[in-house]
Amino acid sequence: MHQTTARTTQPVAAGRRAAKAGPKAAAAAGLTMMAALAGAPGHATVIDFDAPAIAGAVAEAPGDSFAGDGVTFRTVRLSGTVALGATITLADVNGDMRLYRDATAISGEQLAGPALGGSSNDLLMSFAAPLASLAVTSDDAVETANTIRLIALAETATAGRYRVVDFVEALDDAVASPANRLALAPSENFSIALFEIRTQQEAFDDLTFTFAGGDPVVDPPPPPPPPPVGVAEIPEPGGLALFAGMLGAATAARRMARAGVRVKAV
Ligand SMILES: [Ca+2]
Ligand SMILES: [Ca+2]
Ligand SMILES: [Ca+2]
Repeated sequence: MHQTTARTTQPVAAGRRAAKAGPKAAAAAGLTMMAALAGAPGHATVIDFDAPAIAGAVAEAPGDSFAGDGVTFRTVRLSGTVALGATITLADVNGDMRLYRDATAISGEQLAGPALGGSSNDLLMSFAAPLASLAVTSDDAVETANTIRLIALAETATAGRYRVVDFVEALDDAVASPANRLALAPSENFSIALFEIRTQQEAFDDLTFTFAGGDPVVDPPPPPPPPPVGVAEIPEPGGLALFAGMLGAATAARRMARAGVRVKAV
């Protein structure tokens, strides 16, 4: 559990850089990363949220602060029943996430969660390429047990509606592995996931994901173009040698005739 009264509007340094660069630059960076990573089957990425360092105990950060690692975040609110194959609704809250700096971190001193806080706000993760697996570790806070979930989603034809591909749930008071770890590896690849906090504010650390990858499609070489109409085909090398041999014999015969040498007929 994290207290939520210390909200600050100070963006982190990386957030300022991303905002200055603009969404097109962030999108271009994401696409570059997608191109680099999508073709690397089994490539695992771990985001420990320890950089950029925040000055205080908590800071809101733009959701594209980690776009260069292949994932963007948005704070949303879930409604509907989470069940395999069911459809849920995600209402957009804002385009931010939150970084914490305290002793509940799993690695280093920082960890992440949804922006805002104090209610059941959830963190949507959109990945630059389809995933084969995804895992997070919940914070090390000593608290009463509440359910948290990690949900793999697929978009539907209706904006804001998502199909539940797979999900795992745990209790947020767990402070040791494997009880504090939420991990997914469904048979269906997915590129959207949700960290659902059903009651109080919760954070997580060490976001780990593996791109599904796959061999790149390689087009076969195109067939050679046909010769232009009216242009004779160029003889094959074998034909050229035969033609050169015949030409050489005729030339030699002419030279011998000019020199008065009789050529005996055979
Ligand atoms: Ca960390
Ligand atoms: Ca926890
Ligand atoms: Ca709790």
